[in-house]
Amino acid sequence: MADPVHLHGYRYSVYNRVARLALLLKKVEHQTIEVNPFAELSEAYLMLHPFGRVPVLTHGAFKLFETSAITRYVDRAFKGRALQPETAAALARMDQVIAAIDAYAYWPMVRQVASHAFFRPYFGEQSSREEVDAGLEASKTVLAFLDVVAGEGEVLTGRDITLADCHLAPMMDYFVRAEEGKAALSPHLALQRWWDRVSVLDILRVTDPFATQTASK
Ligand SMILES: N[C@@H](CCC(=O)N[C@@H](CS)C(=O)NCC(=O)O)C(=O)O
Repeated sequence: MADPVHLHGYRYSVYNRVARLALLLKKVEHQTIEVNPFAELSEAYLMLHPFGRVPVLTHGAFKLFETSAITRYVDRAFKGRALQPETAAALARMDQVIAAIDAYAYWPMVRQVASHAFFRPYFGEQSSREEVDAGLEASKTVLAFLDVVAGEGEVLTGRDITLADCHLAPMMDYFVRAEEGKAALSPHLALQRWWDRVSVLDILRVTDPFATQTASK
């Protein structure tokens, strides 16, 4: 029998969704275990992730945190369609996109714009206009970079899905739920075209935390 695969994550977490997209694209049978990283975490969970974040993947006795390591592991460890390009240039571009998203997109696009213009108002929590504005300003450079990449045609084509698409899609999904985010994306024509293709994929629909339930935290 194959070793069981478990993904410990929070349903609203973009990083958890990145890992789920890779698992679904590879058609890896897995169970999800709900962990809210913003609540108090058990000692057992902190043994899995000493930094107290999500997600964590376990595959039998093997334990792994850090999303970009998880998705690469999933791609390499399981059969199914390859989620990483073959040429050195395209692979490097994919790696660059993932690193740039972590360093320059997650905080402004998700934790500032999406959190304060969409997520917090949705849950009736206090939000800050200053955070939204600062996030929009800080998102400009990374959106421009991602637009160039989408136009180049190596990755972020929206057709041959790679780990770069998996990494960006959950963040873009939250970003454009804010009207301000949608407006910030639209002048970036190649990136918008990428999003138009990716946003309608089944894997996005089935992992949408707001689609299947009346959301509660
Ligand atoms: N570098 C980590 C980042 C993971 C991360 O920041 N996850 C967020 C949820 S999307 C989290 O756990 N946040 C909890 C916190 O900030 O305390 C990775 O790539 O897995």
